[in-house]
Amino acid sequence: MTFTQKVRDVQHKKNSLLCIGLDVDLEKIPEHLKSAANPVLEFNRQIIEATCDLACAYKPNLAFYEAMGESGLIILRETLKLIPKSVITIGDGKRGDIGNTAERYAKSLFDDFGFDSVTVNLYMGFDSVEPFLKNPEKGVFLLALTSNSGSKDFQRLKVAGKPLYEKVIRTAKKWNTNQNIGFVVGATHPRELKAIRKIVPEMPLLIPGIGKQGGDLKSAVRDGCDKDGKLAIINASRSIIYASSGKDFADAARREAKKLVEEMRTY
Ligand code: OMP
Repeated sequence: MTFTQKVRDVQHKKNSLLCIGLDVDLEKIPEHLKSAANPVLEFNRQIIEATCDLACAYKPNLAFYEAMGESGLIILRETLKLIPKSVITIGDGKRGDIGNTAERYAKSLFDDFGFDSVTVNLYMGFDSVEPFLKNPEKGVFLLALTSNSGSKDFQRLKVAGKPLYEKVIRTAKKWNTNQNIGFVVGATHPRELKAIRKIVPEMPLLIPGIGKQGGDLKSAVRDGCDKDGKLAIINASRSIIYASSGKDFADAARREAKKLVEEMRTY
C-alpha cells in the first residue's frame, strides 16, 4: 500500500483528521511526573493512551528529543513503540542535505527509528529529496508554505510571476511517481490552502498552525481535504499535550483532542 493510500485508509478507519504533535519539553510537563523514573516517557505514554483512538497520526518533533541529549533519542524510540500501528507516525525533523547525506537521514528515520513518514526541507532540490522517496510505503511531507510569519521571506517571493511555494508544489508533484509525497501548508494561510488543494487534489497535506499559532480550523478542514473529506492531516501540539499542567493532564489532552475531532467532523 502506498503512503497516500495508507493516509486515506487510516483516516477512514479512525474517522479523524487529527495529528497530535508530541513536542515534549521536560520543563512543561506536570510537576507530579517529575519524580517518575522517566518523566517524559511517562508523559508520552499517558498522552498516547488517552488519545490514540482519536488521532490519525502522531508527530514527534525531533528537536524536542535531540535537545535532551542521548536520553532523548532513547525516549523517542520508546515513544514510537507505544504508538499503535493503526496510527501514522511523522518524524518531524525537516531534514535536507546533499543526496549522499540525505540517504543517511532517510535510513535513520525510516529504517532505524521506523517512522512511517518524515518532514523534509526541499531547498536543496531533487537529489536532496530523492533518497526519502524510494519506498512507496514511506511518506515525505515537503515544506511548501509554512505556518510561521517568516514564510513570507522566501516562500512568497515571485518566480516567473508565481509565488515560490507554488513553483515548489508544481515541481514536486512531478516527483510523486510512488504516491508518497505530501506538502506542509500552514493553517495560518487559508486562502492559499484552498488554491493549493486545487493544484494537488490527490496528495496529502500536513496542516500545522491551529491552536497556539491561531490558524483557521474550519478552513483547514474545508479547504485542506480532498473531495472525499480526507488527506488533510491537521496537527495540534501544545494546545493538546499541555491542555492542563495538573494531575488531570491526560484527561485534559483527551478532552481537547475530542473537541477538535468533533469540531472537524462538523465541517
Ligand atoms: P503547535 O503550535 O504547538 O501546535 O506546534 C506546531 C508543530 O508543527 C511544531 O512541531 C512545529 O515545528 C510544526 N510545524 C509548524 O508549526 N509549522 C510549519 O509550517 C511546519 C511544521 C511541521 O512541519 O510540522
